[in-house]
Amino acid sequence: MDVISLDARAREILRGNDRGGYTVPTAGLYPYQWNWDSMFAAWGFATFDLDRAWAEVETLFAGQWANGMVPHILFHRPDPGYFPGPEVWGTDALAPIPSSGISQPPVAASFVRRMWEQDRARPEAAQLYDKLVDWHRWFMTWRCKDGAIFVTHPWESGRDNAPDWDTAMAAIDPVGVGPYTRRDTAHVDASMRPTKNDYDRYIWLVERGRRLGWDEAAMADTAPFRVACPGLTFITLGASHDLLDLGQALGRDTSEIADWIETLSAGAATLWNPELSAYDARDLGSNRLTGTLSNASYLAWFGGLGMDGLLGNLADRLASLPYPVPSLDPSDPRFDSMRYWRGPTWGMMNALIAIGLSKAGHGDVAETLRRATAQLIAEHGFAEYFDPYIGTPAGGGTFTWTAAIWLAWASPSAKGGNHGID
Ligand code: 2M8
Repeated sequence: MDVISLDARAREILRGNDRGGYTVPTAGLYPYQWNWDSMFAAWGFATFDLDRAWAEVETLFAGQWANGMVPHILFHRPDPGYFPGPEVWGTDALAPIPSSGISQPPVAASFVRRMWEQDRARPEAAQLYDKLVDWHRWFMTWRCKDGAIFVTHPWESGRDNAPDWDTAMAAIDPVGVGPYTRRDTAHVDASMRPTKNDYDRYIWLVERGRRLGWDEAAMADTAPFRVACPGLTFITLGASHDLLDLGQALGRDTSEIADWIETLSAGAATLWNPELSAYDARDLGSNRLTGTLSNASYLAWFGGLGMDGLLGNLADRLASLPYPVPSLDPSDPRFDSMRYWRGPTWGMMNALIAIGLSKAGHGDVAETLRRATAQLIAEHGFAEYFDPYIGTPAGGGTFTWTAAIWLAWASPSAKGGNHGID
C-alpha cells in the first residue's frame, strides 16, 4: 500500500471505531472508551477533524470523579463482550458515567497542548485546564511515593502483564476470587494475552477496591500491590511540563505544577538501576528494583530527563532489531515475543519515546524510530502490537492507537506537518 492509501486506511479505522463522541480501541476485544487510547485517538483525529478530536477529550473528562480521578474505562453502553464490566467494578455511587475505579497514564495534557497549538483561538483547552490540573493533583496525592508514581493495579500502568509487576503479583494470594469468565480469550489467542494467574489477581484487586468503596485513603492502608512505574512517572512528568506551559499561556498560576515537576524530576532517580543502565520499576512492598528493562524505561526523555548510557542502550536496540522497540529486553529470560506487554513492539509507545527524543535534541534517533515504526505498520497493518523480530501482527486488529500514531507521527505525510513531532 502507498502512503496515500495507508493514510486513508488509518482515517477509515478511526471513523470505524468512532461510537459518537468516543472511540473504542478496537471492536470486539475492547468495546468501551479507554483513557489513554482515547487521547491517542484525539491526536490522530486532530490531523483531519479538530472538532472530533476535542469531542474525544471532552467525553473522557465527562467521566471524571469528584476526587479528580479520570477512570481508565468509561462504560458508555453495556456490552457483554468485555470482562470485567461495570457490575464488577461497582463504582455507581462515585462515577458520573459508569466506569472502572482506577486510572491510566495521564498523556491527555500533552495531546491537549498539541491540539491547542493547532488553533489557539479555540476555547476547549482553557475549559479543560482545571480538570487536567485536578487529575494530576489526584496522581500526586494518591499515587506518588518518594517522587515516583506508583500503580495499585497493573491495569493502571497501561502495561498490564509487564514483568515489572511479577514479584508484587506473586505476593498476592487471590483467595476468594471469582468465579468469573474471561472474554478476552474469545477474541484473541490466549498465547497473546495475560495468564489465568494474572487474571485471578487482576480481579482480586478489583474486588478489594469495590469492597472498600474505592476510598483511596482506605485502600492505601495495607495496600497489597504498590509498584513505582517508570512509564507513569515519566508520562506524568512530561504531561506536567505541557500543562505548565499551557497554564502559563492561559495566564494561570502554575506554581503547584512547578512543584510537581520538581518532585517528579528528583524522584525519578529512585528508579535508576545502574545494573541495567536504565530506569526500572520499584516494588514498594520490598523497596526493591525489579530488574526490568522495558520500553517504558525509554520514556525518560518524554519526562524531560535522560541519563548517561540510556541513549546508547536505545541505539543498540534500534540497530539490532528489525522492528523496535520491544516492550521487554530480548535478553531477559521472561521475554515472550508475542505475549502482550512481555516482548512485543507497541507503536504508541514508540511515538511517545520519539516525542521525548525530539524534545531532548535527539531528532536523528527519533527519526530512525519513526521510520522503523512506519515500515512495521506499512508491512504488517494497524494491529494492537507486533512481534519485534518478524513483525507478526498480534492482539486486536484495526486498532485505534496504531492508526492514530500513523496519522500524527509515523506516516511520511505527518513529518513536517504542524501535528508532527520534528
Ligand atoms: C489493555 O488493557 C485492558 C485493561 O485495561 C485489557 O487488557 O483488558 C492495555 O494494553 C491498555 O494499555 C489499553 O489501554 C487497553 C485498551 O487498548 O488494553
